[in-house]
Amino acid sequence: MRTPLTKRIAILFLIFVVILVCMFIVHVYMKEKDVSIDIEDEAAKVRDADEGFRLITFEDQTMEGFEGRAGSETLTVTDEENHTDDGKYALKTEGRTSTWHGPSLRVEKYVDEGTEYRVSVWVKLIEPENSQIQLSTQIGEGTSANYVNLAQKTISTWDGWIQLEGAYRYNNVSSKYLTIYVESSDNAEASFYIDDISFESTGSKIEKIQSELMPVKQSYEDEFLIGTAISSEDLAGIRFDLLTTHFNSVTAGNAMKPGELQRTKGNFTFSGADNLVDTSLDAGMKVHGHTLVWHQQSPEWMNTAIDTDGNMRYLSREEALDNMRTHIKTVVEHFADKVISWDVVNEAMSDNSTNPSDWKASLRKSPWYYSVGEDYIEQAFLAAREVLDEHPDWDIKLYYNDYNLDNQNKSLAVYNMVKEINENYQKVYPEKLLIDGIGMQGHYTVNTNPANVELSLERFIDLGVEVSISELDVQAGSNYQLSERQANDQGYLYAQLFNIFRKNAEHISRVTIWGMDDGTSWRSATNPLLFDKNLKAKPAYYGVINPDKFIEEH
Ligand code: 9MR
Repeated sequence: MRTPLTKRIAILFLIFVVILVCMFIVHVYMKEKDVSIDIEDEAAKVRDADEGFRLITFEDQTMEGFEGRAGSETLTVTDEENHTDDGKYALKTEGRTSTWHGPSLRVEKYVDEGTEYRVSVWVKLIEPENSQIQLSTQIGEGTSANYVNLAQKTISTWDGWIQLEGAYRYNNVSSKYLTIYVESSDNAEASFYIDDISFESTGSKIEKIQSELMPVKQSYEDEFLIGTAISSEDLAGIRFDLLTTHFNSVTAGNAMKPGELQRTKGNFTFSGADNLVDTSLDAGMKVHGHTLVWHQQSPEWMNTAIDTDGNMRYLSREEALDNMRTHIKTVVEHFADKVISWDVVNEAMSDNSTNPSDWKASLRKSPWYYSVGEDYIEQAFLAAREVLDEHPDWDIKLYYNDYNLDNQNKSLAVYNMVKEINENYQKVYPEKLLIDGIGMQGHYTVNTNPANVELSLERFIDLGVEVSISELDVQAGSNYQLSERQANDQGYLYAQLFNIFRKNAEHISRVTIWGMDDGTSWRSATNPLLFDKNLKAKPAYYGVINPDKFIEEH
């Protein structure tokens, strides 16, 4: 039987209404879903801003903010290799020509001051067969920046993908320039892929330093200055609090080196160093100048040139001496008596002085040695002395600075060199010293024998020069780990060393510890300093402020 027409129309109408209602429900549901996706996106962005980011995978085939540190490296997103689950792409870096070259990412927009971040990157080496690869962070821009290694491994091409992972607490973000980057400290040309980079808050944040501690400088106020190495990172916030609480003198970790002050001939860049110096002076601290003549962090043009056929050659003695003298005169006059002393020459002695009585034969074969000759050290001191003689009102001491001087052969070679140079000078100026002081850097390990440090110290004092301990740190533990036992052993050596320094305080003008905390040290993997990465005093601090008590209790 057929349905009457009116009934059929009514059914169709009903179906139409049901469809409309369904469409409306779906529409409302989708709209709500959209909104919730938006809300989630917003929340993710907010979370990113506070807590870093989870992963960069290059799957969108862009470099996601990575760029070459030098700009001359070639960075390509490629599908030749991949580490991401279900992904296809990685970032390839090739065409490096210096150890510091590599892919770098700005991270300041993710950083909340005082918070610690865990950084991870996966790396696959392309060539050579083996290379050291490291993950680092740069804090600040320009000559007074700080560079800290967060993780390092020596890897092979057949290792496949390797993870580098470390952590850093950004206690001063005022520079607005923070990067993470991958480099190779032992191979200027190594090429590699990176993938799956993450940068996440560990949830640990600090807002102040321990205020109840005895300032280190106070423990030695009647004996010698207590210094530390600084970068621009140390000039604000809680790092500045730590600096001004415990130290009364500073050395620029990098900012006053030749490569920073005169990277290209005749173009002096003083602003970064000036800022360090002026801020330190305003805070009542003394400044030591480091360094005028060195074989590292020194621009190649100072003592070498490239021939027309593309070969490197050493400059003539006259050309190189002229560069050296101009640099010394300009820099010493620029800082004038804002500094109390200068490392005029740094690290001129080789590590293996088999015959220390022949100090000339023991010299490091550096570009200055080859271009000027074996009297380049004397020439550098003469140039600096000449500037000081023109300014008799300045009281600035001229230092020779070196490491491993607890090694008796090396210290004897340095002793013989300083003795001969000063004796030569006294033939003309009987009452005067050309070299006023010797800086014993003191990059030690827990196994350093303090008796050797004392022997060398006494030997230098016998020369009639003043001595400074100029770059003290004591490596302990490894891989950013330090057991209680190792921390106490380290404290014990610091205590023994400071007892020796105290005993000889009459001849020591300054003891400078090379950095404040393990987190920012050039040797952060081996925990060498007085404060840990949370700026908390370690046993090393207690060993320093009261050596006798520490030794008695341990
Ligand atoms: O502390 C400095 C570090 O940031 C640099 O990367 C390094 C590069 O050479 O130089 C460090 O300081 C050195 C100092 O100038 C001379 N003696 C050895 C120090 C540690 O390498």
